[in-house]
Amino acid sequence: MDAKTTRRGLLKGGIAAGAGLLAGTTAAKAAGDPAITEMQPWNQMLGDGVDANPYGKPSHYEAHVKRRSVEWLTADPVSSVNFTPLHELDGIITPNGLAFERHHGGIADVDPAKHRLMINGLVDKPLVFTMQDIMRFPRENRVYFLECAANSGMEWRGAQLNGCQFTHGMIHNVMYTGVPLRYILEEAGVKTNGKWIMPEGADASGMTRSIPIEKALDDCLVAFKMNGEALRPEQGYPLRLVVPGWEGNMWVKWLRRIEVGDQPWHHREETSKYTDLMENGKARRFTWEMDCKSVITNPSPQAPILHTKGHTVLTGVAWSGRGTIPRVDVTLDGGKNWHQARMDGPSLDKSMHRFYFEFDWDGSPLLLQSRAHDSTGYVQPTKAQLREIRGVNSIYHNNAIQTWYVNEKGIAENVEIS
Ligand SMILES: Nc1nc2c(c(=O)[nH]1)N[C@H]1C(S)=C(S)[C@@H](COP(=O)(O)O)O[C@H]1N2
Ligand SMILES: [Mo]
Repeated sequence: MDAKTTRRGLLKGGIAAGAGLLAGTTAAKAAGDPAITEMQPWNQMLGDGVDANPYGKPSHYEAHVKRRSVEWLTADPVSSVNFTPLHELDGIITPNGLAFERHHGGIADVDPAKHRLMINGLVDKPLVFTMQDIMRFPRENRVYFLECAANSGMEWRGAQLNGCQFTHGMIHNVMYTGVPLRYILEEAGVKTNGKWIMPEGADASGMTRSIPIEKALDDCLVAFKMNGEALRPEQGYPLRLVVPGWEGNMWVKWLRRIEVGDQPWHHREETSKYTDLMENGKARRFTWEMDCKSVITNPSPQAPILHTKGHTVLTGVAWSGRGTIPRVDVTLDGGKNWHQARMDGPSLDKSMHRFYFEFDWDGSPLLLQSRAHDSTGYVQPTKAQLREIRGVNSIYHNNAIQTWYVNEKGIAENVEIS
């Protein structure tokens, strides 16, 4: 039974029986509701004029919709992380002000007029570009997710953080405008022994990573806009590297230099960090691609079911660093029965996908899970399947199926079914 059939079934059932509204109250029943009978203040006086907010912001009723951090997670806010409120969002695009932040030396306050991008190393002509120079290359617009490899890392050994914002919120999905890195590298002329690039950040952490030249010449972008406007300072204003489908750490922000070399550099972020310790004590290295993953965002611990039994909308997001998401399955009973969810919205390569499952909740407890399939045929694993291969020592690249327990009152909490 897929969600479409279910919904059509519900609609038809309602019409046939002449009762059973999907949602809402009959006018007769609502009679006397002061929200209908009484004039509200906003109906009786003029509102603010144009320019009250020259740069607009959300309604003050939405003040709870914000990035949040977990205090005990890091020692200092300048090398820390906060999380995207996935349970408050819909569709596939993350608003700029809600895109999670991860930085290692605080937010660099870069003056674009004094910002330069240098290309050096194994190139025919070392080059330096101003922001004006970058703007003269042909540019492209593409939507990609960025996921930190540590996303869900706290959940390896068992259910821990109570909310998808915290378990899965180290991800954002925006439209970038930028120049294909290939154009810039071609301008400098990569020598035949140039096999790797090393992007470097202009922030206090001077972030560096080694990236194989094949990826650099394939789909990487040097981006200056997100969702149509300049990158936010938090996201690397005025310039960041976009490395589609690969772990967020490689997407160097405040990008100031790209060195071309003949081998990887083995810097901190690819040795002591962003490696995966296996059961035998050896670590996997250079695990760049982000595996196919999904999570139910509503209901979830921060987003309980607020109505009683009856028509209920379940929704969530899915993504894969290897392509698109043609299908997501959901279960209401901890994996005994699976139903195909309804995908809605754009299905773009290496971008977030949105799914829905509308069902008739009978008011009994639920064990909710989602399981994504990507366009390569890969299916998101259970926690037990993941641990079988990876052990329990890892932090990074946890793409296991997440479970939420929902009680009779609609309250949800993070639990584990292996
Ligand atoms: N220059 C620089 N680039 C950086 C970092 C940094 O600290 N400095 N952090 C990296 C990490 S670990 C991640 S997950 C992403 C986070 O990107 P965001 O802040 O846009 O979410 O940026 C990466 N690029
Ligand atoms: Mo990261």
